[in-house]
Amino acid sequence: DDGYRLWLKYDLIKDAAKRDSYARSAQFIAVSSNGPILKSAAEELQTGLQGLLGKSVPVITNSNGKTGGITLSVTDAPTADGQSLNNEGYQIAKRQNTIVITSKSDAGALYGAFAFLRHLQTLQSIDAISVTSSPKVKYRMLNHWDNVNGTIERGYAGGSLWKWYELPETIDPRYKDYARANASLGINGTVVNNVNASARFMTNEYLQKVAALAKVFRPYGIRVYLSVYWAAPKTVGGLKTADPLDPEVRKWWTDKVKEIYQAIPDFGGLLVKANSEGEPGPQDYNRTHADGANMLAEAMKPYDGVVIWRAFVYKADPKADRFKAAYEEFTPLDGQFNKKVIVQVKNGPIDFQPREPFSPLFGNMLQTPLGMEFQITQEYLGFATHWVYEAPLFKECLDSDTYVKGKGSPSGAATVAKVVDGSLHGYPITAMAGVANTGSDRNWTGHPMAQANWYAFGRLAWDHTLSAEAIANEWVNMTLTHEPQAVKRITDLMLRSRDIYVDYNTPLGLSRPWAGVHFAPEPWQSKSPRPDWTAVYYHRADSAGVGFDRTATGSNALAQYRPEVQRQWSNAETCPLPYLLWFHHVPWTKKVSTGRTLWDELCTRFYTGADSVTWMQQQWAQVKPVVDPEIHADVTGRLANQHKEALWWRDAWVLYLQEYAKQPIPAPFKKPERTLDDVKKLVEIYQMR
Ligand code: BDP
Repeated sequence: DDGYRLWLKYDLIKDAAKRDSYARSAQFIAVSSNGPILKSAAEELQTGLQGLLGKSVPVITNSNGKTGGITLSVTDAPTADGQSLNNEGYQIAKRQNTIVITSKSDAGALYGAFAFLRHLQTLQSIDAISVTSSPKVKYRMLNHWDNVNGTIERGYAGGSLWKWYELPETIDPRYKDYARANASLGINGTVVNNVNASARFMTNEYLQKVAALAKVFRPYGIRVYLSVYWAAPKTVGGLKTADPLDPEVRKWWTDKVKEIYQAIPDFGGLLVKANSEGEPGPQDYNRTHADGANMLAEAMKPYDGVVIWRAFVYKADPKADRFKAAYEEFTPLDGQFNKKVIVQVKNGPIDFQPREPFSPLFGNMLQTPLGMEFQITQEYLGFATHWVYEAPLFKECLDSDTYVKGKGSPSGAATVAKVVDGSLHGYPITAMAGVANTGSDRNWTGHPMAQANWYAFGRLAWDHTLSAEAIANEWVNMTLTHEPQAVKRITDLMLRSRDIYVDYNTPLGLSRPWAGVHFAPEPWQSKSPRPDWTAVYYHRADSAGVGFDRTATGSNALAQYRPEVQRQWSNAETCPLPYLLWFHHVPWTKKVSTGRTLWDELCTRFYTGADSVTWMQQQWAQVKPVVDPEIHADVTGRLANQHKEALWWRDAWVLYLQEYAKQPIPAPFKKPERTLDDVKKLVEIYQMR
């Protein structure tokens, strides 16, 4: 198994009795109309049933009262049991010996078809099947950081899936499989190009290429979006300015958007990274993010599309705390955005670190729809050699309580998820985006287990109330094995993997120990064009202790949170350990809540974290008999690599911090055999060209 089929394997169900029982309810697929999306739904059911049951199931237009099959019913009528569905939701129920998949739209039928197949793939009984599900968020999308030249910014699974030089004439069959995989999760949008965008995507030549992709994705309910290079009116439009209030610039965008919709009538919208990390933006003309976003929204007015404006901004100010930047720039603009605008916020205040507190913007933009941006690709999570299941990271943020409803509101009433899904502030439009981890590698994601992160993102974008465990269990059953012991073992391994990574990488709230390469440990790195691009800026290790004081005695970033949140984190004695050094500069010899000194606790984390990779290897070895040999061998190799690199992380950190802490490595841990210079050299070699 080369992993190409992802979780849509549809291998024959081994248990013949189970197969027969499913087959009795799957004698036909009835679809009354043949719209393209319904056609995809029927085709997928047919493919899935053929594989799972080993028999070909006919697609018919009318069941004529026959029972024993599957009917896709798209209707405006209320569901039989009165449960409400939104436009893309579905209900699966058994009625008079027929499985009826009811929805209001063709897309709902497609999602219902995939959900039904998932039921079979996870070997659940369908005798009394009754599932009602509607997506909680409207725009569920992948963001591809793919470039014109076929490279992917922060991609670790080969090159781009999009073959720009072949498009629009040549259509890689893989585009359809990409769409199927996304549709199976309910993902309904894809931004095909990098946020550090090339203006080329605004040329007619490239719009035709994008239109060809859109044509493949359309029957799967997926709309395409484009990232925008702010200065495009200058670079490709020949204008002298990109000032959003300049009439010529406004006209240029209005015409451009019209041209886009001519090529792609169901175009989803524009994603913008502006005045961030050197990208141009409206501030170059003394205009605000709102001026910029609203200008584009005006251009989009005649069409059913949105403007997604990223809040990932921070200025090169040596005195500033980068943590506070997005909040400071965006909260004053609350209420000023056009109603077609969504502000897309990264889950944490810094930048996709292995563990961050939730961004304080969530809970403080009551009048502006805030979309969530997660990073699926493992830029800071060990690229494609470390096995990190990300659902716990996503959930940790989504389930965090912002306390935006104020004092006395029951706990859990104002979680980040409820901000994002619009239920808290009544946002009219809602969005969740994941920076994709897909690439041209045969198995799509490089690390075979990273497929689970794509899967988990999609499932959570649909329904953020699902648990990380339930999603892992589902994915393992669909992708790797049904053997109960192994399912449990792999699920446990997945659930612990992120904490293990954090333990050897950035325990107790240490953050951003990297320089240019976001892979290798460089906590000592102190030279860069900007202070906030050094590592020492973030951990602030000195002879007194380590950590970033963000309380009132420090940068006071904590003041950006509601008082209830501040109370949890502002006292170093009671601040939960995972966030301790995010908010406090803690003395080396200070006792933390485990009873150890800070230094001892840090060492314990680095050592047990790295040792736990051995545990992962052992667990994985145990499942060998029931997992495909090719996939098993691949992951075995990567785990060996991960162990080596975890030791590298451990040694780099403890040897570096020891220079300040001046403490011995606590027993029972053995002092690293190599020196700090040795580990520094490893990084130099890593960075050599
Ligand atoms: C950072 C990445 C950089 C992205 C940036 C962003 O290192 O490549 O362009 O995020 O999100 O984490 O814009």
